[in-house]
Amino acid sequence: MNNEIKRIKFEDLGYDDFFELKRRSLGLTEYSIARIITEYKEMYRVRDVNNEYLAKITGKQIFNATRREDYPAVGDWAVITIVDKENAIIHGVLPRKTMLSKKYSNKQDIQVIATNIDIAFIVESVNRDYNLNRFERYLILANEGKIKPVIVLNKIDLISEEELNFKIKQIKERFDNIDVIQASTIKENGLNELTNYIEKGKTYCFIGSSGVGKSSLINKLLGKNEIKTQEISNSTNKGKHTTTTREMYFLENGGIVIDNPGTREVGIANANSGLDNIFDEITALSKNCKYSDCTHTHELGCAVLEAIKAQNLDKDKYLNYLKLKKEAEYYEMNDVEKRGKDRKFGKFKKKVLDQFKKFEP
Ligand SMILES: Nc1nc2c(ncn2[C@@H]2O[C@H](COP(=O)(O)OP(=O)(O)OP(=O)(O)O)[C@@H](O)[C@H]2O)c(=O)[nH]1
Ligand SMILES: [Mg+2]
Ligand SMILES: [Zn+2]
Repeated sequence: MNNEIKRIKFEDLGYDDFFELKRRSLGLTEYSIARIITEYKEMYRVRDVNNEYLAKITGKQIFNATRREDYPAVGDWAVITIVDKENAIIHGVLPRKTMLSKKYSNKQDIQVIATNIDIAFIVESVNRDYNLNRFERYLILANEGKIKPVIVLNKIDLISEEELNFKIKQIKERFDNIDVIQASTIKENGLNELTNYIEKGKTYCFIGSSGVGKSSLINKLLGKNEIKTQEISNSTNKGKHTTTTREMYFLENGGIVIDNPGTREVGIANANSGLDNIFDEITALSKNCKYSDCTHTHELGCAVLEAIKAQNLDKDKYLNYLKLKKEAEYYEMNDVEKRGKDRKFGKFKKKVLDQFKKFEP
């Protein structure tokens, strides 16, 4: 046969000591392992050093999956039995290094976006639907998942330099310690910068709304149009999702990237750690509040409210903080608590807004 097979190693798929130690300590060395590269309805595509297999979960999993998040997700290292050249059975997944997940507002379950990710590229396009508050939501998700976030501001070919500079300044003011890549797949801006983040054997995830150019960016990294992207004529059609499955791609330079369908809704799954990290300015201020359980909405001696009054804290950032905090608390409640809270939330919002009227010049 003339077909030369490129030899790959498990390391090339992102495997390392972390997973090997887990595998050994769980006594799973007699099983094969493979990485989950695509997720279909109740089916997966997995890859090992020799092949790709279509894989199903067995009824009897090694680890009992009870919650949605316990099930295999793209990025996981699956413990498998190979059936034949094309099929495998998944018995379970090895413990995860990192997990990117979100909540739906109307469901209890969290949805796993991808696992074992090193960097999440948060893509937003500069033209329509641009929204700083949305960045904040994604940044919190990344933080909760212990994943480094990098902002990719795409389609910069569509705005003037002045407008771009203004947007960059806004982002820098709001998120002072997050890297921002200015990109255009049309003018090929930012692609080298993007490539500079990508290392062999590390895994990257592209997230953001539909139509912002996630698949287009990955195609550029692949150096060919492997992934279907939205037709130009459709690019104003907001409802259309071009990418419908999460899928992993392997770059020439050894990097591993995951493309995602556009996110409709970015619910915050966990109240505290992620929020406090992204709103570190507010967290720091709150240490000086008079009351340790200060809600920063009406209390006397609240350092956060004082900072806003003195114009040392951005009011939009503060309002988004309150909104996300409420949202996160809401997710953590059970249904009975929620019903009561729904009634109270209207009142709460009014109270906060009334409070603000006092600050208006
Ligand atoms: N002007 C301009 N258009 C771009 C750029 N990048 C992508 N596009 C266009 O934007 C549209 C959407 O791109 P996609 O890559 O399909 O977007 P996506 O984020 O993968 O969308 P979903 O798969 O639906 O989540 C396509 O028509 C692309 O050609 C860019 O830098 N500039
Ligand atoms: Mg896409
Ligand atoms: Zn306070």
